[in-house]
Amino acid sequence: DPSLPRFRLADVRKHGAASAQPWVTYEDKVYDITEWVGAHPGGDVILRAAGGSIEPYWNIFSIHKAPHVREILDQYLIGYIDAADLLRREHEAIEDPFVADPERDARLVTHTSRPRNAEPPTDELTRAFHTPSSLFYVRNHMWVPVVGEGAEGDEHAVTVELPDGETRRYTLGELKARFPTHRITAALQCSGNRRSDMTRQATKTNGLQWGVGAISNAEWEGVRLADVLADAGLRVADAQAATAVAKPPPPPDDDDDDDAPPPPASSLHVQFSGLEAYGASIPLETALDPRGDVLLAFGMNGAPLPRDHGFPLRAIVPGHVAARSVKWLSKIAVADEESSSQWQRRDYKGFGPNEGASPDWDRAKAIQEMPVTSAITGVWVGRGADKAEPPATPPPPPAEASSPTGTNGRADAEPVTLEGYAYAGGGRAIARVDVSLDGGKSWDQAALVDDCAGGKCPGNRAWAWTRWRYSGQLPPAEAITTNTETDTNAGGKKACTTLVVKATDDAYNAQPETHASVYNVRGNLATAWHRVRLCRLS
Ligand code: MTE
Ligand code: MO
Repeated sequence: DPSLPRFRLADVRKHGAASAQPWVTYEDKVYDITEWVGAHPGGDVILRAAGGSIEPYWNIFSIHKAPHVREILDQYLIGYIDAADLLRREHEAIEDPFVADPERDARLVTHTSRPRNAEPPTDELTRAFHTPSSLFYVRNHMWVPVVGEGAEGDEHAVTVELPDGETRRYTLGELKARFPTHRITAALQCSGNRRSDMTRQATKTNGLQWGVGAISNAEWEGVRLADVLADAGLRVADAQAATAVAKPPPPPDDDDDDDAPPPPASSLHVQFSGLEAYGASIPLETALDPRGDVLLAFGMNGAPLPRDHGFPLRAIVPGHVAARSVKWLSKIAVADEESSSQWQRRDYKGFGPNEGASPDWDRAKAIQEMPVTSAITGVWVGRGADKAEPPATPPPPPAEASSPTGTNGRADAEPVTLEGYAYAGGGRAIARVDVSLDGGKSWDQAALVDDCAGGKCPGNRAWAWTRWRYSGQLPPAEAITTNTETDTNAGGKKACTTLVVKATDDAYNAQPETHASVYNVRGNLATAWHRVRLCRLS
């Protein structure tokens, strides 16, 4: 519309985040986003762009690069950038939203640095039962919000909103003072863990190509979400409706049948919002499960939460996909629908292998409890491999299935030691870990490491991962001739075999054999048998 006014960038800058009428630019257009701020799914994080261009943010959060988002923005068009400024603005830089991100441990394997996504190196992943906080995998969708350091964290407040719209605000200091503290040991796992396996063994998946390390295990300390909701005044009727799943409906001629029936259990949700606009939800039923151990956590491995992991306050929903354990928690709302965030509705779902590149997001259920999975994190070959302790210098990470390991020595009847983790969601314990050294033709069982012996793992259910260890003999070379390949580099022959692990939980859930059978375009829940190709010179 050429009749619309032209604005100088100096004018646009006056409409920054503090202004009553925030503006943004996109390409050569100027928009007044005052009306949009309240309706923006990511909350007022959009104000970061106010007074300047929204483009750099959309480059980071590429979900916006969709026609329907442009249509929303176009409703707010008020004019164009003055030609005198159009060229100059190409060089305009935004304040780097990641500038205040914390320093990270150099050993972490980084997939993206802005935002930061990183996993522990495979050979360190299961070295300790409690993953050191500095090595715990990091999954950030945006920058790390800045909250006052140390004790200032206690001034951080979280708002609790009930279905009737009532709100109650708690500072972290109040939460610590007023509610009993609970500790649990729980693994967190991203639904994208092992996605690169699915990509390799099935076909292309969209998302971060995690190895086996988008999972870590820690001790968490916090207050129970259920206690806080009760204190905030959540009505008992809501709570009953949420927990009385199996209760049969009252007989039709019941006396009080003119009372409105309580909402079904599945109809109420606890929506969590983080300071940087991330959000997700869990069913209220999950939050109120007296054995569910859902925490508002402020401690990790005996220290305050590190900034990357949600300082000063995060949700911990053990046994559930880590996407629900919202970091930098600022708001908790009990409502009659799931969080409207893209992470609840357009991400973290699973699909059938038939659904291809454009699955039906609305129809699929959000991932909550996690299925069973396992992985090999270390392989030692040769004499000494069966010693109780792994050698000081472990072989290269086995995630690269083709990387040769222990190429010294003869190929027949060599000792091999494997170690790794197994994990089942929903608090289900690991019942058994099966190992095959010949690609799944024959099986043996791994020893489960008794890390939780003597009550060392606080929590009502089995929320932690289970480390396992297995020592055996590699199949003699003759047995694996079908897998023998010519190694052109070494000029000799390589005897190769495929090491396999699969776990079974105490409900007898087991891992699928192939990724193809659970393929989905997002590469979520890549829980097929974990296979590591092992080659030796013969
Ligand atoms: N919470 C906020 N506020 N922002 C995020 O980006 N990422 C989620 C979840 N909570 C996220 C968040 C996802 S997808 C995962 S896997 C876990 O945090 C990762 O937690 P970690 O970084 O402590 O390992
Ligand atoms: Mo995740």
